[in-house]
Amino acid sequence: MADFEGIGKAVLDADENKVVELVEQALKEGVPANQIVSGGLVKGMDVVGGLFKRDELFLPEVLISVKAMKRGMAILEPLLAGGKRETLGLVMLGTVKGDIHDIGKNLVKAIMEGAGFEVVDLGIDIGVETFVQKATELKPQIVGMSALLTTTMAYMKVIIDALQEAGIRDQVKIMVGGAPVTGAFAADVGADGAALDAIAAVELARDFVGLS
Ligand code: HCB
Repeated sequence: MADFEGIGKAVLDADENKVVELVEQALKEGVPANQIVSGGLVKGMDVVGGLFKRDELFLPEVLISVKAMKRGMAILEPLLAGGKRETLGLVMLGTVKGDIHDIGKNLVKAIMEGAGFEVVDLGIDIGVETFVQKATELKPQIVGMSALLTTTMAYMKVIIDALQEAGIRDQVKIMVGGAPVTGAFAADVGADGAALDAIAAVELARDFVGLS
C-alpha cells in the first residue's frame, strides 16, 4: 500500500531523500506514477500552500518544499503517460515589455509547478507579439503577466486587447501580478483576476480551471 500520506509529509518537511525513497517504494509496489503525483506530491504541496497562506510557513520554506516535490517529479515524469506529465493545466507566464523584474514571476512559476501546473515561462521584457503568438501556438488555459513598474503595468491592457483582437481572449483566463497590481487594476484592464502573491496565483489558477 503506497504511503501517500508519507510522501505528502516528506514534501511538507522538505525531506528530499524521504520523497525519493517513498516515491521509489510506491513505484516498486506498482502504483501508477500519476496517482503518486496527485495522491502524494500534489497533496503535500496543497498543505504547504495552506500553511503559507495562514502565515504558518514562510517563503523560503515553501521553496524548499517545492524543491523536494521536484525531486519526486523528476523520477515520475518520464513514467507518466507518453512521457508527458498529467497536469492541472498549462500556464504561460511572462514579464511584460519594458520590465526586467522576474524574481516574483519565477516564484510564481516554481510554486505553480509545485502545485501541479505545467508552466511555460516566456521570460522578461516580453512584447505583445510574443504573447499573442505563443498563446496561439501553445493554447494555454491561463496567461499570467507580471509587472513591477507603474510605467509597464499599463502594457498589460495592450496585451489583453491584442489577445481579444486575435480572437483568443475567450479561450484563456488571464491573471495579472506584480507589486503595483491590484484587483481593481485587473478589472480595469480586462483581466480575469489579480494575484498578490504566488500562493494566491495558484489559488486563482485552480479556480480558473474549475478546481477551487
Ligand atoms: Co526594481 N524597482 N527597478 N529592480 N526593484 C522596484 C520594483 C521599485 C518599487 C523600487 C522603488 O523605487 N521603491 C521601483 C518601481 C517604482 C514604480 O514603478 N512605482 C523599481 C525601479 C524604479 C527599478 C528601475 C527603473 C531602477 C532604475 O534602473 N532606475 C529598474 C527597472 C528596470 C526595468 O525593469 N526596465 C529596476 C531594476 C531592478 C533590478 C534589476 C535591480 C532588480 C530586479 C532583479 C530581478 O527581478 N531579476 C530590482 C528589484 C529586485 C526591485 C525590488 C527591490 C524588489 C522586487 C522583487 O523582486 N520583489 C523592488 C522594490 C520592492 O518591491 N521592495 C524594486 C519580491 C517579489 C517576490 O515580489 O511583487 O515581484 P513581486 O512578486 C510577487 C507578487 O507580486 C506575485 O507573486 C510574486 C511572489 O509572491 N506576482 C504575480 C508577481 N508576478 C506575478 C504574475 C502573476 O501572473 C501572478 C502573480
